[in-house]
Formats: sequence, structure tokens, C-alpha cells
Amino acid sequence: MKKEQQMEKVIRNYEDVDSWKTVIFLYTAALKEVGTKLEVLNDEFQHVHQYNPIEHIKTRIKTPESIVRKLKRQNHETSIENMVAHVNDIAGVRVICSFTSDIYHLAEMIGNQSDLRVISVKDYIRNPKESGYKSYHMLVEVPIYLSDNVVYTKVEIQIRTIAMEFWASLEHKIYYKFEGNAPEYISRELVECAKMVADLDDKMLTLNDAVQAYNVEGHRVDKGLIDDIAQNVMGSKRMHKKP
Ligand code: 0O2
Repeated sequence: MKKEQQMEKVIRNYEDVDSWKTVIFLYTAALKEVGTKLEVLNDEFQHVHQYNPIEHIKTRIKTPESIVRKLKRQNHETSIENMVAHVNDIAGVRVICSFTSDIYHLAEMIGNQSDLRVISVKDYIRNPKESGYKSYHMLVEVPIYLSDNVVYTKVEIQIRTIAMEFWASLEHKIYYKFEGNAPEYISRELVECAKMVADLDDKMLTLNDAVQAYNVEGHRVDKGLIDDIAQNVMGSKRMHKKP
């Protein structure tokens, strides 16, 4: 018998228990799964390359208010079924990296995890939003093994640099303060800041590449040689230099 079940069916199975609690329990379990996977990938990277692509990880379950707001924005009635079907970021993991190149390395490593399904990818780094928002979003499903079945549960992974996070957190505050209708000059300034953030990310990456080009004795090492070695070690090319 196939053990895999959609979350909607599992919720119905738990009719005697509060459905909300069941849903939140599943999303919390999914957050733990993804959080652990990311930590292992980070540790492995440190082990192999003596370098951590992840600065830090934040996880959160979306608040009921925010879920209801999102359903209303999407013109859906407020129900547990609709929330499971239409709100993709109930379980959210935010991964903060130092450099843009780390984001693409990490996204590739996540995509290679065999027990994780990548549902969709939104690359707001190569295609920033009009507001200036930049981030790399992956919607994934992870299997949650219950006593008698397996439930694939959605988690949204947002990967961004420290600078992108700084911008997004301020923009988020402004968005909510003005309920999405910030004065024109503030929105314009934010777009300007987003450009500065992109320039800063580019400069930091270039600087880091330059630093990596020196060996421990402080001698400059041939860059082509470093790339060849990196390619051999990683088994693939560096995916991304400048967005
Ligand atoms: P909050 O309050 O942060 O939770 P989807 O159904 O997933 O295709 P959605 O949700 O619009 O549609 O997808 P998207 O674009 O991937 O956005 C998901 C989340 O990314 C948002 O959740 C924000 O957290 C973040 N985000 C997207 N655009 C922006 C932006 O312009 N500025 C900032 N600061 N964050 C953004 P929520 O539920 O919209 O908001």
C-alpha cells in the first residue's frame, strides 16, 4: 500500500484532533528537517573546503494573521484547506550567506538532495522585483515520516546575502508601516538603496576572490589554477560570478 499522503487527507484523518494543531505540527516538523539538512550541508562544506557558505539560518512558522492576510490578498476564503493549498510559505527558512556566489552553490546543493522535491524556484537576484527586492526563493517539499504514513510538506527557502537581508528587513517594515502605500520618495530611495546593496555585494565578492588568490604565505597564486582546482574539487564550475 502506498504510504505517501497529501496533507489534506492527513488533516481529515485527524478529525478528532484540532486540524490547526495538526497542520502546524507538520510544518514545524518540516522546518526541523530542512534546518538540519542545511546545517549538514554547511558542515560538509566546512569539512571539505574549510569555508562556511551559511552565515546564519532563521526559521519561522507564519503567524495566523499573516496567513489570513495572504489568503484574502489571493481572494481565497479562510480555511485550513485553502491555507495548505495556497499559502506556500507557512513554513519558512531564511538562509543568510556572505556572498552571492554562496547562494547559488547552496541552491545547487539543496536541489541535489534526493529526498527533497523542488517545486519551484524564483530567482529575484537575477530578476529583482520592481521594489528592488532581491532574494533566491526555493519552494520545496520534504517527506515527514509519521507512524503510518509519509506526508510531503512544503517549505519556502529564501536565500540571500547579509546586505540583501538588511535591505529587505527595512523595506518590510516600511511596507507594513504604510500598508503598501509608502510615499513616492521613500520607494524611490529604497530602489536606490537596492542598487547600492547590489554594488556592495559585487564588490565584496570581487574582494573575496582577490583574497582567495593569495596563499597562506601571502604570495599571489595564479587565478586560473585556483579555478581549475576548485572545479576539480567541487566537480562543477562556480555557478555564478556576477548577477
Ligand atoms: P511576509 O509578511 O514576509 O510573510 P506564491 O504564492 O508563493 O507564488 P508569494 O507569496 O507572493 O506568492 O511569493 P514570493 O514572491 O516568493 O514571496 C514570498 C515571501 O517573500 C513574502 O511573504 C516575503 O517574505 C518575501 N518577499 C517577497 N517580495 C518581497 C518584497 O518586495 N519585499 C520584502 N521585504 N519581502 C518580500 P509575504 O507573505 O508576502 O510577506
